[in-house]
Amino acid sequence: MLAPHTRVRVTAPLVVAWQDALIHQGLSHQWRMCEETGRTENFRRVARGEKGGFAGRYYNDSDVYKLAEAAAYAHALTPEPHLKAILDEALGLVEGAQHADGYVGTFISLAHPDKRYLCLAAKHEMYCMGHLLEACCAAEEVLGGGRWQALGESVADHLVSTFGPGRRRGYGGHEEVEIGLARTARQFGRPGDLELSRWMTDQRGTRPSPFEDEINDPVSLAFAPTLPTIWCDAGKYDGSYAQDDKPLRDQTTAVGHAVRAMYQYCGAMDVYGGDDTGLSEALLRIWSSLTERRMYVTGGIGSSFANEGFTTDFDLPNRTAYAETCAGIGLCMWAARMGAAFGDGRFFDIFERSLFNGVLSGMDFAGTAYHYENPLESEGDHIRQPWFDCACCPPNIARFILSLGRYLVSWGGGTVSVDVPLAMEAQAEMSGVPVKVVVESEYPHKGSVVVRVHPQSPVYGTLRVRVPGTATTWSCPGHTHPAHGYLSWTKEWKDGDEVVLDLELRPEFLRCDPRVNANIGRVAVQRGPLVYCLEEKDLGARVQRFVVDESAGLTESSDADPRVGHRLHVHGAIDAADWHGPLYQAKARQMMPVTAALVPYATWGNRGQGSMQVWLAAGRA
Ligand code: FUB
Ligand code: ZN
Repeated sequence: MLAPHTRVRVTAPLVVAWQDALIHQGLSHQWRMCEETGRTENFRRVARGEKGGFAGRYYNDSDVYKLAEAAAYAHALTPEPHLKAILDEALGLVEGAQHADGYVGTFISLAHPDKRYLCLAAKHEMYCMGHLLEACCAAEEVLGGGRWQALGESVADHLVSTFGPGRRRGYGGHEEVEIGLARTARQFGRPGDLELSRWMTDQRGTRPSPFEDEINDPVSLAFAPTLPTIWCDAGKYDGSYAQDDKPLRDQTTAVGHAVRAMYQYCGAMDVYGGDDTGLSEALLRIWSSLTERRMYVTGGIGSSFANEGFTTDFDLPNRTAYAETCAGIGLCMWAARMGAAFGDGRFFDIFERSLFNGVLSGMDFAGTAYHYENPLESEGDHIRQPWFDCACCPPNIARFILSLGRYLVSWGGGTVSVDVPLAMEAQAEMSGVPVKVVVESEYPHKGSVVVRVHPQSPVYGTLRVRVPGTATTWSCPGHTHPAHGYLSWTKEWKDGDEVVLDLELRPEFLRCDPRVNANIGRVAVQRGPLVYCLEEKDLGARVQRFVVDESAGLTESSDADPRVGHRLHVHGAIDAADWHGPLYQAKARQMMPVTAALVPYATWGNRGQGSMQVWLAAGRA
């Protein structure tokens, strides 16, 4: 289970810098975007009883909900009036647009009041309400007062009374409501919500598929005429786009739309944890296949634009990588749940890979411009944008980064786990005794980690600290071998007791399985969990012309910006041959030696436009 947001404060400067950008600029900017694009006005129109006039895409409500959720986390960190104002306004908007039976959905209410739940596959009604449930949980946790809880409960009541055994057999075309229902179930003590979430998880992929029925129904099809294009294969219902091709327990690999897939796995973990053998086996199988064959070195997943998702094993093109920011966030969400359930540090290795690279690259330093796709190579034409018509990523990165503390430390029974050794303070519990846990570190930039505990009274239990798999080496007094990626100490803990761990974070060249065609003859550079890239700004030339000489090694220099931490320096050469005339010529190379600085991939594109590359051509200059 994830930690409650209000119990963990991340103090690591790298995280604080990104969070502050959102708190002081990003959230207001996003709220303004919601205003300017009609997202908030849609709610007001419903409240005024209007018909027609819906603005934007059918799932635009979800952006308002994700933003409210983000504002709640931000308010817990820095209770500034503009954050409370966003929350108050969002609450009023949603309450005003809610129907008497609990339903909320401005697209249907305004544009198609007669088509509620007519097309579950395509219209995202449950997806939006799932995000609303999450916003209600977050806001209630932070603000209290009961109004957000009442809103969440009325929406959940509506869903529970509409869907489920003996009621309508249906689930959302885009997973999310399963996560929302599991969250309201736990936070507000509503077992029925968990049952519905479980039922939806178990129903997906069984036959007959409710989505197939919709495709075969002329009325429903007329409402979403493009449905068959991506849900069918050679004219036959397939469903893999939304993980509806087979039950989760029978799945072997991540298929279809990447964000949907991640949210499916998260929902399943929220319901079952690691307690259902068949489900655990399936999720572990999918995990291996995804992380060993379908994931970028940056943690990006879903390489294809066509389905915003997965294609085939080892199909990981760099320049056209889709690697949606939301998909990377989804991978982090799933990884943390797997880590908590199975107690294995390897899940957090992937969490870190995705977080520190492909997720953080989704936002600029100011917090007001965003990447939707996160390619590993650019000609300088891929630029963060202030907003998108389909704006899922900006509020998703906001809610995720602002709630990062939930994912870094966990506790239960007599055990406290520091899963990601970022500097933080957590109000944890060990065997029912409140324990303040303080992590002092400069991770991921430096490797010295001190974990100090302050139990309210002496308590016997276990403290686990993960050794990141990307550390070159590590040392810890009295320990020679981590178990499942963790060092652990079981004893009676007293106020001020501490453990100390030293990680060596040496920069190194990485190679890729040669079945990934795009990376043959190339190397990437990593230091700890941070993957680096070369930017035109630092090379002074188009980066694709650079050839790195690995034998010259890597050196590092520190950088004052906590989001950068270190620059790395590589030697190599640029092919400086002047090129005129025919495309193909029998011409000698003119290799010009050069030392180039690399920066963390997450930070690319913050110093103007230019080419960028993660996988560098390797060879002798
Ligand atoms: O459909 C809702 C969200 O928008 C998805 O999660 C993203 O992939 C984008 O399609
Ligand atoms: Zn997105």
